[in-house]
Amino acid sequence: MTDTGMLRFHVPEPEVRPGGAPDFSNVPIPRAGSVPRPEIDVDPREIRDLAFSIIRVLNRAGEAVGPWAGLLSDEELLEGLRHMMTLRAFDARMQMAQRQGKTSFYMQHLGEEAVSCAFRKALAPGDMNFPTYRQAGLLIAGGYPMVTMMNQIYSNEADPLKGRQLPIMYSSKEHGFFSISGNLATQYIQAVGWAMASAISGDNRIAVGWIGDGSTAESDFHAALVFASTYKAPVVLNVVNNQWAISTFQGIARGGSGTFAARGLGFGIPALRVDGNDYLAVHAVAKWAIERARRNLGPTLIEHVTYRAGAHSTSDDPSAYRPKAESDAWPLGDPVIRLKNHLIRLGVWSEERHAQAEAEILDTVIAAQKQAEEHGTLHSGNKPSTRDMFEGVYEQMPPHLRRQRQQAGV
Ligand SMILES: Cc1ncc(C[n+]2csc(CCOP(=O)(O)OP(=O)(O)O)c2C)c(N)n1
Ligand SMILES: [Mg+2]
Repeated sequence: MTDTGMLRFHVPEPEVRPGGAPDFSNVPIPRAGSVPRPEIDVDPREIRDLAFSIIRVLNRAGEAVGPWAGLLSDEELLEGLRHMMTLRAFDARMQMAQRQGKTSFYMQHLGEEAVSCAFRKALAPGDMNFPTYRQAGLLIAGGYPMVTMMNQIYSNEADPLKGRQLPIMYSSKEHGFFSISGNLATQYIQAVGWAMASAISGDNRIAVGWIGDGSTAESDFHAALVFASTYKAPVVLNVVNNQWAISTFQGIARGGSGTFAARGLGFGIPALRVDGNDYLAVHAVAKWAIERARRNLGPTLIEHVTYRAGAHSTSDDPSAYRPKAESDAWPLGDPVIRLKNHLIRLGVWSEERHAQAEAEILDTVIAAQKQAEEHGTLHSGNKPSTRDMFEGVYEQMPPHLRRQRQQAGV
């Protein structure tokens, strides 16, 4: 029968609100190793189902199984574990530093460490990321100095960005980390443009775009897919689906498409979903997509299925909008523990060595923090000069800025 009642529209609701029992029964989790690995030059039409599955390598027993396994040596896996543990320790210290008033703001990666750490190891020198604020693993795994990151967080006299960016909005051309934009999604279309420019100039460096689930609702996301697909730009487009966009659950931005990866299908872009808490799976899928881009086979959309275990930022309290125990109920587990268990299973790691590494890493992070604090924190030490605020954007300063600088007396 036709509904002839009053018109209405639909507002999606999360399965559960604070006080309720966490429920992820609507998230189907395929067995590790069960999703095939297509040839690099596969016709996107043949792999449409990969936009609705989840590529996984590590099983519950900590074994690496299936066609996406076997790319990394024990040494590389141990290094990967160290990177994720370093990022976690770095986050914990900087979170505390914010509570101590040493910086105004911080954003953690808790639960999402595998995504950026593993992806970074699949890139080549010179490739350029267009990240958001939750991919510091790209820097940590790329060997960028923690002290420099902390100087930026503290906006101190050694901050390479001279206090002009919000804390954690790093920038490093040398490390393939484009300046982070606080205006979400603008970086996605920039990544496609950079990739096209790289091709125009006959280069072999590819670009990588990063975006959160919530930010895919921005029109820049869709414009980026139009340009990437039409021009088959050498770019990898990542969507980090950590289930939340501050207090908004992922169902709002996803709408009726079933998955975020499925957004790529209408554009003819190959789209894969990967277990974002599985270091080996993220790395294997990243390699696949990066090779496609490098071989002029065009863009790939990757949805990293993960969970933001911490607060959105130091200005957020998740207990206001989701059950406290939701992160414990997340079916894909913790990326650090899963890789640790795999390495123990391989016989190259142990609980004792893990505890020892944790202590060593904490010492290294604290040493870096001491060094950074010698250059000052938010409320101590020397600051970058006010004059710096006017520099670094225009080659020739426009008259209105010159006037403002004079008014500021610097
Ligand atoms: C254009 C724009 N709109 C809104 C905001 C405010 N804002 C900052 S983070 C955020 C949530 C983004 O969620 P998501 O994209 O899922 O990334 P996540 O924080 O989960 O990593 C919002 C709405 C912004 N910075 N820019
Ligand atoms: Mg999100």
